[in-house]
Amino acid sequence: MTSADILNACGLDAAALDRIDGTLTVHSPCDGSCLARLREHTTEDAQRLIAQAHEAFLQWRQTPAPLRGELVRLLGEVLRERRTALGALVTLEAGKIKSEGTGEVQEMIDICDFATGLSRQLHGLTIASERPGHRMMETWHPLGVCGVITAFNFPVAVWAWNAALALVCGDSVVWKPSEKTPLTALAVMRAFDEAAARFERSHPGLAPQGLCSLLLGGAPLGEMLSQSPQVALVSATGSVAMGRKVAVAVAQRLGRSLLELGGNNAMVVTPSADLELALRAIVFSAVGTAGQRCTTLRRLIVHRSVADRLHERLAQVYAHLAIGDPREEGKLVGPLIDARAYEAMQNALRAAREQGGAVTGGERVPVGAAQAASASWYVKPALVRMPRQSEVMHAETFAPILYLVEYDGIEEAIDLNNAVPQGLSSAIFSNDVREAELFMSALGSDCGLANVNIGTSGAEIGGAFGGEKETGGGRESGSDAWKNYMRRATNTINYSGALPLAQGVRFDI
Ligand code: UN1
Repeated sequence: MTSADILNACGLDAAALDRIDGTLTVHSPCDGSCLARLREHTTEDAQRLIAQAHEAFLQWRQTPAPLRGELVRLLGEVLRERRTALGALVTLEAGKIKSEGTGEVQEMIDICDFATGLSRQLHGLTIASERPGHRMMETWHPLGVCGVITAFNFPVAVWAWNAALALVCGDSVVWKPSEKTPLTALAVMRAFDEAAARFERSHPGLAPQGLCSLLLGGAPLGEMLSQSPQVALVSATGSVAMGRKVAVAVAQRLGRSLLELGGNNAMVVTPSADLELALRAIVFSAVGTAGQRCTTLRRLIVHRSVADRLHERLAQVYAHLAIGDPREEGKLVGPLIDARAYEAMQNALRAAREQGGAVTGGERVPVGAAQAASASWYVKPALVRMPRQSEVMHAETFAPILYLVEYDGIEEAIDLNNAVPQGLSSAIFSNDVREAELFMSALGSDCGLANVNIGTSGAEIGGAFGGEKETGGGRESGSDAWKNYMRRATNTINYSGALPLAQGVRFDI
């Protein structure tokens, strides 16, 4: 399939995406080819779309939640029909291998299913009142406009985590995707428009115009979302630097933010670990998506007694990784997103060497004919044996670099796991129940995700997803993350004929 075929299969008109006056140029990381030149939204456009989303919210909140769930069910239906095409577009625009491209669309479908069920379960509590003839309860109400800022590495799934929940919760959604991946965002909007058209046929007039909209362009649009008092919640996924700006701007107006920022994830490999199982988990977590997931495994904390053996096995596997064009079958490692990502990787490797690290890999790999090879950024994943967990290991470099350090005691391993500023994902490989339980306990990993005998990446949608410290503290996706998208009212109802006051206060008039 050509790029134009993929775009057309996603409901986009390839020819119309190449505008002479377009200032947002989209390149495929697979071969550097230009996919489109798009018109960017202005801040005036953003203002108009936010106002329209607010109007849409005022209407949408009146639609009963299970009917809102029906719209999301239809979105899941359309996504099922376009799974292969949309997956191929994720591959083309973000450089993920095919299976990860369709896997990301599957993640969207899964959250739509989850949200559809949730639309009948937006439960509040009933609470015992201290006063006779009184009842207390909690009611969850729609919140408002939800601004969603997403990164290039999960160009479609992260919108879906937010939008599917926001929609069933009665909110409208304004999405600012990464400037690097606007085409997948446009394709997702087409899928949403199709779902809305089907919904309109069965439920005329219930889904308002402007319920979901898109802002294409750079940081000023994200700033608009953060600063606008009409945006009740800003859910932002990306770098710590970006999240800090969003957090400050939203806090300034006392709005709500949900942050899912950097990870610097570690795995502890203990003496009792099943090393062959660990090996598979390590390789998928460290080199999958070319190391460009927020959940990517970056630090391996290995017990001294097994470190040499594991390092040797890893080096063997790393030597034979299938690196190449992700559009081809059988590839495991696709390209980095751009030249800046490559430079950041080289800088980190230089720093690692200066700090005493022994580096293997990290070199650029030419893929395709000369022109494509010079315009794309494929690398050999790097394996770095470090004498200790030094400075370079405290930063997240969005590239396939796996640092390995040794430990002697389990407490030391946990301290190393927790010693970085980020707190997203973590894992332990152990067949010793005491070590595994300690790792998951209050004295263990300080991350939002703490896994046993699986890797750090590839979380399912059913759990709450997010992390602590510089990761931002937000939780998205499953469990009770939906509560972020609603406001809670506590209701106290008096069904007696008297007016007793709480805390025994007397106030006789
Ligand atoms: C991200 O990289 O921003 O757990 C999200 C995972 C995916 C989500 C990653 N389900 O790796």
